[in-house]
Amino acid sequence: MIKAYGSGNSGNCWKVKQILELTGRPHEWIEIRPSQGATRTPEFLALNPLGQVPIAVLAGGEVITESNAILAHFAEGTRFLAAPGLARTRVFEWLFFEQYSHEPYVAVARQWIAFKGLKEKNAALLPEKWERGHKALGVMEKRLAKHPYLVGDSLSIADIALYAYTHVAHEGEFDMTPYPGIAAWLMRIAAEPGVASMEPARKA
Ligand SMILES: N[C@@H](CCC(=O)N[C@@H](CS)C(=O)NCC(=O)O)C(=O)O
Repeated sequence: MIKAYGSGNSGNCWKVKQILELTGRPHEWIEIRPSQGATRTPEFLALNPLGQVPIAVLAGGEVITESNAILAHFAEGTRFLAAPGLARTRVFEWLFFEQYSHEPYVAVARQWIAFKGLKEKNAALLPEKWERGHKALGVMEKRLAKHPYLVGDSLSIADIALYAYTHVAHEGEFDMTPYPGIAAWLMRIAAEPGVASMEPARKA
């Protein structure tokens, strides 16, 4: 049985839960709270030396780290990831975009504001998070104003990866009114059979 370690209110972890559910893979979910030191124990560091969730442990004991690598692994051979070729490359473009140009701003602003209550401590750094986060949201809007999904005309792991933190961007005080295409896409993804919402952020 696959074991997935993650926090229910983390977008990166939500991605893993979603792909396991959407592809109908039996799994054991092990709730791990980094804020409680659970990713710093010797046992957890033996699984992921970076001390981060999510991770997936396959039935044979192999560990997969990095949420988007886990998405790609479990989406292989399913309708959520195109066969090798340009369509798959388009999916990977969005996965790398998510990790480098979106998550470090949209997710971190949320973490500081809604999760850990660190808004005051990070007041000087937040404007850059908002500016760069809006730049990423603008790139998404450009695509989603004209297309129903990020790649092709059906749900893929590109949508799952970017839905994770975009649907809670308001918790990081991002004003989403300039993004009607994103708003329609968020509703479209939420209405997909098997897509669940994430646990609310909690002050850790
Ligand atoms: N690039 C990683 C980021 C994972 C990540 O940032 N995990 C956070 C929770 S969302 C974490 O475990 N933080 C604890 C820490 O870094 O000590 C991924 O996509 O899986």
